[in-house]
Amino acid sequence: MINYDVIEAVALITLDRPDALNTLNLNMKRSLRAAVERARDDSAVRAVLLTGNGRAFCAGQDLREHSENLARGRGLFGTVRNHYNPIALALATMAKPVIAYVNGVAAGAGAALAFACDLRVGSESAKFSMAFGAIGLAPDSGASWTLPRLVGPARAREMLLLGDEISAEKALELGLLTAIGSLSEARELVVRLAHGPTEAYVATKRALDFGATHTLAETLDEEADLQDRCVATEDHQNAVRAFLNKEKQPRFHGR
Ligand code: T3D
Repeated sequence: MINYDVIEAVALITLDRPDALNTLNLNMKRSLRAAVERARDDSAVRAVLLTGNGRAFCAGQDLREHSENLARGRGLFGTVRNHYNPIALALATMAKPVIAYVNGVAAGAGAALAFACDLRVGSESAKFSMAFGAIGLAPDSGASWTLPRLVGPARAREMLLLGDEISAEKALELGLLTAIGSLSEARELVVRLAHGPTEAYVATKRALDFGATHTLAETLDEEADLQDRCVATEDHQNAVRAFLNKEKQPRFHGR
């Protein structure tokens, strides 16, 4: 249901339930959480690529399973708190870069998981559907937090209230997608990040997250602390030495 491979320091996590549009049933959610946490905790992994097998990235909650739960009186509350929230948080707070390759439709919580990643690359057939309202639900999996930060509050409101599908081209225009391309192009981008200055990326992500909720003065202090840590890295010191000696930039080792 979830495939997990590590190649060239990239953890490739693939939602693999193509006949069901990679919808998230209980097993999928448990395995996806385990895979994301494994990538997070593995120091050999320096970047993560999340994608789906088949024609969908992820159509969100498996509504067949959901309907069975509703019929049994096991409704809404547990699923979001116990399953979606930890996955969204693990993706959004991952210290290393996380890229979603949106290979097809991303709906509901499926779209929200893509929004929790650092960057999104889409196929020509990628589309985003904020499907929550159409079935009488509000956004979850962090969409009400991530989407306004990605496209601005007015666009996020429009997308979440109207629920109209956003095509790959429109998503590119809105900045939801970094590029439209193939899976191998997305992999090239992730490998580039996996071979980059990992500690500097950790600090960059930390600074962006910190700056989103703190004052300029506080953020300046935080940046100074983070820069001290970057200055101490072997990657920084080797890169400066190579630059000044007019040598080819050395490989970054992530330390
Ligand atoms: O506590 C909780 O669990 C709440 C948590 C909620 C989190 C959420 O994610 S809420 C949002 C859930 N997702 C949706 O509402 C999406 C529903 N699906 C669609 O809107 C469309 O199917 C898509 C836009 C995703 C794709 O459209 P299209 O035209 O490409 O395909 P289709 O023909 O609509 O669907 C193909 C099949 O997949 C179809 O089944 P069939 O007729 O071939 O047997 C369809 O029913 C099934 N399918 C699609 N999405 C889901 C699904 N089956 C179960 N759950 C789905 N989410």
